[in-house]
Amino acid sequence: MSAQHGEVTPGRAHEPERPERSESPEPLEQPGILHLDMDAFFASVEVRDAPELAGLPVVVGGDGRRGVVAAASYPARERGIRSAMPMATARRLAPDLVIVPPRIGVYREISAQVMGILGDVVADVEQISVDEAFLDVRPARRLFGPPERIGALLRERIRSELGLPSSVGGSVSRAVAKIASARAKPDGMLIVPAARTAEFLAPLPVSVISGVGPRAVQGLERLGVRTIGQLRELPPAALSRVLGPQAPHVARLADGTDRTGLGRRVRDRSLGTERTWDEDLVDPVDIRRRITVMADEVARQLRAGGFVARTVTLKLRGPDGTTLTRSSTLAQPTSSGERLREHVVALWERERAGMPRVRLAGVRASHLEPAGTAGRQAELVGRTTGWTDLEAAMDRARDRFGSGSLSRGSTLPGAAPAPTPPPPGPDESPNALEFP
Ligand code: DCP
Ligand code: MG
Repeated sequence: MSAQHGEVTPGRAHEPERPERSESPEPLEQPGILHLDMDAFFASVEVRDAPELAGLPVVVGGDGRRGVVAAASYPARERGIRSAMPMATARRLAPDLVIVPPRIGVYREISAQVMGILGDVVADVEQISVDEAFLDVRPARRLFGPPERIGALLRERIRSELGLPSSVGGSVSRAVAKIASARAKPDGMLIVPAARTAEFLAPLPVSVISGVGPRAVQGLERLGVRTIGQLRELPPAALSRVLGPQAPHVARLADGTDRTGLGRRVRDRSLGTERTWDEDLVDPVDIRRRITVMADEVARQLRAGGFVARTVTLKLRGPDGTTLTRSSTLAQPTSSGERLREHVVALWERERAGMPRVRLAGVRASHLEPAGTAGRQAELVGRTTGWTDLEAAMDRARDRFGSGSLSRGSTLPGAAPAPTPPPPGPDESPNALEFP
């Protein structure tokens, strides 16, 4: 393992060398994997819905004789209360404990909302439990900026739209991103620079590595190994004896050379945007203009992520909550705003009589594929020849000069503002932990 120390890939010629990082395989590589996990999820939802509970030791779970703690607020954790602990023990630790019965349906709904926010920003989301997901943020960088900004944007949207705290970890590796999010909790963010991965892990106990269970921890302890830094010094044969087939992966992890990304259970890719208005929209010209803006925005996200979409969906909700979703399958997958717009406007024309007042509208592109040669050629033979090239050029100009610099005719001043998050602000992330 430590033999790999000497394998140095120098930085590209035009980028400054950072000699103190020279032990890294790729000194300038950006972390591409984020892990987002809600803080004290069930308990935070209950505190959100009963603000007088803020700051109190709150647990969600059954309070019968055999009840257990499902979730514990951070004030409860300060008293030593943990998930899966018998409720009787929790009561002993905190006589003023507030016990709230679970509302599973509510948590499930909020979970879907969280995943919806993640899916709006990042195409590749791998949900791994009710309150956590891995994200491959590499394709989203062009549109939203570096991983710190994407993480901050997601945390901010979850905070402002759902009123809940979450934490984010980032790394070049899925496993390290998850370790980092746990270190960032509660309500924080920790992005580990690629070149400092081994350094970040070194002082941590081996038990933080998922897959290193209690038996492996004992086995390692017998060899005098408690931290990941110590594990790194073990000869590979000794590590294999304790960890079996897991050993090579754990060794790469400890070395900072693991690059495992999202699993194969990547959700059916889709991305989209939606917006709710305080007052009903009734003017057909106005409605058409707003969904056009959304179609353009979705197309831009597609292009930024390097995708084309086969299906576009329009969602409309009236003032009484009636919701209507209509999809259109495209003859050829596209990332052209013009094409998406034609389809969503056609869908709206068909449905507008039944939905004269609009409170919420959304446009979503799904059945995404990488924008490969096939998609491009199809685009070139279609009657919208040139649109994607023109639109890609507009994307580049927007990136250089700001999002207000270019608009299509139908969205010039006086039209609706773009229903998207504001462009990333200065390079800052509130609550971000500094590493070290
Ligand atoms: N959960 C449960 N029983 C457990 C563990 C968890 O019912 N033994 C539920 C309640 C949690 C939710 O799953 O709120 C998410 O689990 P996490 O492990 O992510 O824990 P929390 O979100 O509660 O806390 P943390 O801030 O550590 O993520
Ligand atoms: Mg959680």
